[in-house]
Amino acid sequence: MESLSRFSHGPLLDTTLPCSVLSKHLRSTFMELLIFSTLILVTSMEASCFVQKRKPIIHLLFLSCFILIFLILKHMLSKAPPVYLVDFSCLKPPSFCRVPFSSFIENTSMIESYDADSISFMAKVLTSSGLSEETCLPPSLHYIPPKTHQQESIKEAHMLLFPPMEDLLSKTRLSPLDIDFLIVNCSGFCPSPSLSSIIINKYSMRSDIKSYNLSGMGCSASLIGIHLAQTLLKIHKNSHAVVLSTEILSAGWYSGNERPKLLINCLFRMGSAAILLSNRKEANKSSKYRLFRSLRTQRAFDDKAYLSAFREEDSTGNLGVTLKRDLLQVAGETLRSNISVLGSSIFPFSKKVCLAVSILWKKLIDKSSEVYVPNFRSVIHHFCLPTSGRQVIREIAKGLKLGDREMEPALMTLQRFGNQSSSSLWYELAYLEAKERVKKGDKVWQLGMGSGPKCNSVVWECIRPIIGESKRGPWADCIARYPIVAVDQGM
Ligand SMILES: *[C@@H]1O[C@H](CO)[C@@H](O)[C@H](O)[C@H]1NC(C)=O
Ligand SMILES: *[C@@H]1O[C@H](CO)[C@@H](O)[C@H](O)[C@H]1NC(C)=O
Ligand SMILES: *[C@@H]1O[C@H](CO)[C@@H](O)[C@H](O)[C@H]1NC(C)=O
Ligand SMILES: *[C@@H]1O[C@H](CO)[C@@H](O)[C@H](O)[C@H]1NC(C)=O
Ligand SMILES: *[C@@H]1O[C@H](CO)[C@@H](O)[C@H](O)[C@H]1NC(C)=O
Ligand SMILES: CC(=O)N[C@H]1CO[C@H](CO)[C@@H](O)[C@@H]1O
Repeated sequence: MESLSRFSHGPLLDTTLPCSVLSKHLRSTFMELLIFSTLILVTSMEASCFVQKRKPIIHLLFLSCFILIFLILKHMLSKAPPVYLVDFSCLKPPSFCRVPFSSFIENTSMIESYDADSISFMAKVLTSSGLSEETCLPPSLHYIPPKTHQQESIKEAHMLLFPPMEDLLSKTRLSPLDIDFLIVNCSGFCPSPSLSSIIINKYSMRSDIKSYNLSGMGCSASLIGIHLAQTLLKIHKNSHAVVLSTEILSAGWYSGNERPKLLINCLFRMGSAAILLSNRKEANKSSKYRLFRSLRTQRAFDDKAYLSAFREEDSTGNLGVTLKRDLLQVAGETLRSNISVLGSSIFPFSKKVCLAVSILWKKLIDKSSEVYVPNFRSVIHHFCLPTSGRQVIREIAKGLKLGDREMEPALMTLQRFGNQSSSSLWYELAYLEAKERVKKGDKVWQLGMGSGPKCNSVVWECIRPIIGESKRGPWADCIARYPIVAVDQGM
């Protein structure tokens, strides 16, 4: 476990980042500046010509210049129609699926495939992980030994995907026939017919619905789904897209004795979320959020990173996901480099200029100088961090210079629901809403990190007051108890 807390964090901004990547994001800012200054120049020259009473042909020349620049400017500043997050629903796992520690340990010690060392290892991970005794595992994993057949996994998929989907449809008064795109996100389970076909079959959706099933993409998947939906909505006007995000745990259960693979059994818990995105005009009245920015980055080109979380057979042929010691260091590197890119795209103009100047300064003049780090808290009001363990959340928050309040949604989600893979970030957003912290105009940053490794960010801007969420949603019966300050011990 100590390996998990060795999360390296250096300077927040990775200045070794290829200049091209950063400059791409800063270039548009400078283009805007350039065009504005040309515009001012042309206007003032025209004014001076007017004062000096030059020939009309010169006026005409200036006027056409003026119109041309105005058109370029208008074209550059016109953006694609906004994408709205109308609403989302998270599954409230049924209480009969609860996993008290004692029962988990007792049941696993009755499974023949585990030796005594593995049992005590799992017991240790469980008690130090930051999970409470209220987290849930699907029914198939309550059997001794757990049932991990295809049939069970499909039953689990029904149990996970239908309730949030139904809740979403009733909340938004949407008919299944109105959905134009369906994206189902689940990393570990890939049945045929696909999960998206299961949904289409259940709700008898349209024959021309475009469906996508993403799999094997790890914990940051639901943000990949959002990004895919955003790309689709850019092209197709007047459409609704639904993203379903979950993890089927019975497909990922490990029954061997290799420790790096046993972690998965202890940390991952039930959860699923359904999200409705839209670019219809009327959506701007009813929606909760507008998509402000999304950013995806990858490190799979790097061998060490690529191998840091890997699904493979162990020496005795049991399939499981190995979480390597490098995982956290890799996550740190991925995060840092990508945050400088995100930073360069979300900060206001003045901060961007400071950032660019300080990076250039470091590159060209004084190599030892510190890079100016804008404070994320000045532009983003709420943070949904990855729920990968108590210590990791702390380290990520430290790297981003965030405080206890910013870590709270991640810590409390981990405590109440466990690591739910890609859907965790939606439980965190639901937590913020249940606490009525998100106000109109606030920006929320969802940061997903997962195997691959990938680091995906989505920034939402709240566009209407959100009230009454404490009475529905996954936190309905327990929000008053939170935040709980847990006794701190290890990860
Ligand atoms: C342990 O096994 C019993 C009997 O099968 C079952 O009722 C219970 O839900 C199991 N608990 C866990 C946490 O798996
Ligand atoms: C689906 O889920 C997997 C794993 O949870 C994730 O890696 C993938 O990115 C997700 N895809 C989408 C579209 O959300
Ligand atoms: C919704 O869009 C209309 C037309 O584009 C605009 O006038 C209105 O202000 C928008 N409403 C909100 C709440 O953004
Ligand atoms: C994200 O981080 C990786 C690792 O440093 C980097 O190579 C990649 O270019 C970054 N992504 C973007 C969009 O800059
Ligand atoms: C779940 O745990 C794994 C392993 O610690 C981690 O890589 C992943 O980011 C976590 N998932 C989420 C959604 O935080
Ligand atoms: C609707 C859809 O995209 N289905 C695909 C999901 O993935 C499976 C295999 O992974 C494909 O066979 C399906 O066509």
